[in-house]
Amino acid sequence: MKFVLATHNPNKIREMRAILGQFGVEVVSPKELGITVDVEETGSTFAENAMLKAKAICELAKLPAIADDSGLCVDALNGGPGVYSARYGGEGLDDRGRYMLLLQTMRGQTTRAAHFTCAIACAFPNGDTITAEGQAPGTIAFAPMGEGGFGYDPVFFVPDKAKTFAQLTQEEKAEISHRGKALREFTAKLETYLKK
Ligand code: ITT
Repeated sequence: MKFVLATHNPNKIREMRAILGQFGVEVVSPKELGITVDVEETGSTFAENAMLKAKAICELAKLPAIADDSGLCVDALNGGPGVYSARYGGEGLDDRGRYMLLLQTMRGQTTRAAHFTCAIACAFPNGDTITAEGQAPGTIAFAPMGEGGFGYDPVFFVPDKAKTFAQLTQEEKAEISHRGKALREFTAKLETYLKK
């Protein structure tokens, strides 16, 4: 069975392809199908937004669609930027602008605990759905470190590894990341679903 990845974020596509490929799940990107759709993320949770994206792309592509809605939740910011992670600081900022703004906002803050959350939603053309969620705990670094990954990775520090996500290889990140955890839960549920 072929799945379309309901995301336009090339970094998510790269990470999702690598993880899902290990489980033999065949995926295509919306670009490869010639589809572009801007789904308004009106949900108040990661899970709601992931389902909105999965259903919209499933309907357009007429294929089962897997969506990822994710973000960084910082304790000292009452869980923010959370579902607004991609829009933190406004439209004009790129990834670096957003994490530099976060570091500035966190200046002088001693409570630095944070976690990434990833909600996966899969929508099938027959109306069936599968959902999964993963979290990765860490802290907000005091300065950016590392060149790998994307988004907030250079400022997301994992104490157990003594490295930021951006200092890990893609494989090392996938082992402990919110996306890796959510996608592994998803593939287990998918296996059960396909046996029915
Ligand atoms: P799609 O909606 O098309 O999937 P998006 O980038 O807009 O792409 P989200 O709305 O889910 O996706 O926003 C997620 C944001 O959270 C993303 O842009 C990053 O800034 C951040 N993020 C999510 N996962 C991350 C990760 O593994 N490492 C670093 N930052 C991450």
